[in-house]
Amino acid sequence: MAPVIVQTTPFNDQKPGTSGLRKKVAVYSQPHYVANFVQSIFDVMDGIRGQTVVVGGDGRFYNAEAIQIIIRMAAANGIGRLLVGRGGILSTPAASNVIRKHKAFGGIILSASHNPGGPDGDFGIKYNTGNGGPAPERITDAIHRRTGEITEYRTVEAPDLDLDRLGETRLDGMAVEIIDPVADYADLMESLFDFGRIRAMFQGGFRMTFDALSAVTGPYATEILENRLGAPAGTVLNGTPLPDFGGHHPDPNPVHAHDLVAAMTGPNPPDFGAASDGDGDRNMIMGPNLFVTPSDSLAVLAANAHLAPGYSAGLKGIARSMPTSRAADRVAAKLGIPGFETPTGWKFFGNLLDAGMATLCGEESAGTGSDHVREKDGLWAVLLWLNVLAVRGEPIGRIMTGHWREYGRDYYTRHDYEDIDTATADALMADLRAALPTLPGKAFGDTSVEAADDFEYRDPVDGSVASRQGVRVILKDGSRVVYRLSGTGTGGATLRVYMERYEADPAGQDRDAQEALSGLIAIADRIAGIRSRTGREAPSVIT
Ligand code: VG1
Ligand code: CO
Repeated sequence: MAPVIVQTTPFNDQKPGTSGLRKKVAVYSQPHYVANFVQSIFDVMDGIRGQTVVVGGDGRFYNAEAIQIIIRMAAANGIGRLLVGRGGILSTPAASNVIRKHKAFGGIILSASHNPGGPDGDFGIKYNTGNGGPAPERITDAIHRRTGEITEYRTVEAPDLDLDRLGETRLDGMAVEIIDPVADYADLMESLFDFGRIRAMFQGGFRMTFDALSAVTGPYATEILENRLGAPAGTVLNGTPLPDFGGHHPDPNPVHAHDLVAAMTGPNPPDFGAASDGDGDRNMIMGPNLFVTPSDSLAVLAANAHLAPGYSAGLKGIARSMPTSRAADRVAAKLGIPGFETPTGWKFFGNLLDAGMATLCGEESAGTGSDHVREKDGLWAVLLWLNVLAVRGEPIGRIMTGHWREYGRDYYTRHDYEDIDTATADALMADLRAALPTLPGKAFGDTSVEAADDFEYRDPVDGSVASRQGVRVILKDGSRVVYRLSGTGTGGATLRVYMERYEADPAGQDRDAQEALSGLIAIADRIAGIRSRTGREAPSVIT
């Protein structure tokens, strides 16, 4: 089987966004589209020849086709050993773990994560480096440059590989091993958390619901929660991964995880509820009639992580993305450890984790994780919560209230305006940026703007700089509004507006977040002219 060289021409739209290259399935299924991008990865990653590479995805529509293309190309490009999740499945955190555990050179993860799947939905490809984390911008930029120059790619002529049979085969000099996608990951979780204690809690009648949204976490959650921890069968809802996610929108938020919300707000709700997204790296946490904002979840987990065996030595530092609320900073201050503020996207946490500067990381978008892998990790967050609940023996509602009484509460909300006209969104952001120097001192009702800027991050490890990461407006009382455009969408633009206000007074800590933030929400609209410019009366999604 000699390698075949295929002539091709560049596509002009292969620029990775916040997390990989995400496009509609119709775009991805054009001839050569996957191949051009994958060859660009191989071309740019010097030293990948002869090495181990990991491939797997969230099982969405087009996963199976793309994997076969990548397997043939890997053989033709001289990859030494390819580790493939059985059935083409690997959750994002599980892929990160496999890369680390097997000391792979890197991995290719097939997913559009929280974006909808199916023939009319989205597909995506992301490259992760040997630390198990998403490639940093200097690499994604290089891959993008390469996609603009490519003239040929290499593949071999070979039939599709059977991905359902575990074990090793060879393809043109390359070893291909089909691995169990769940086992290594479940073992890692067992090494971090007190499974005995969590099992005893379930035996004592503790009830939970986990909604896998018919995406990749089903097999992981069933193995860990039901098989290893003894939660009753049926604890995992929508547990079979389906190519179209069974019509579910695989974004775990109160709007899309409606089965979970119904279970947690109906009569006799379980003690704990959780959901994950398409590729298993996000988590949504609920208690009976209670939604825990991801920002609060990060803060509570940081304050309690020492209760889990994997973190009993304490944390080295806590990192959060800029739009994430400052609740975690208060915990870091109290613990006397550093707190870091990074741009949106998990790739910015990699250096801090590798350098041992941070142990826990989190994003307001339902991403939480630690130095156990280099991706955010949905089930990990659920298990850390379970470990905390098992040790503290208190209902989750009381843990939340107790946290606010001790640290104060950061009321928080994110308003998303999805699928707005790109030109309108760009103009809104450009005008906001232009207005930055005039904002300080400007009055809004009985408050005024204290400071305003466009967030720029200088990586403390390698000194790289990421600018234009979101407009921040801070008011006199410390309240904050952040505006940025999404980098993961595939249709039009999505404007994200993040708002938060700190409440130190216990008497004011138990209000509804939308109501407690109504004044700030109105100011955010006045500063940017959201309603008048977009013509939208309300956000598409509120979290
Ligand atoms: C969104 C979130 C960001 C997250 C990213 C990938 O990006 O805001 O926090 O890291 O999705 O998550 P953006 O650019 O659309 O705001 V996942 O679970 O889709 O990989
Ligand atoms: Co995801």
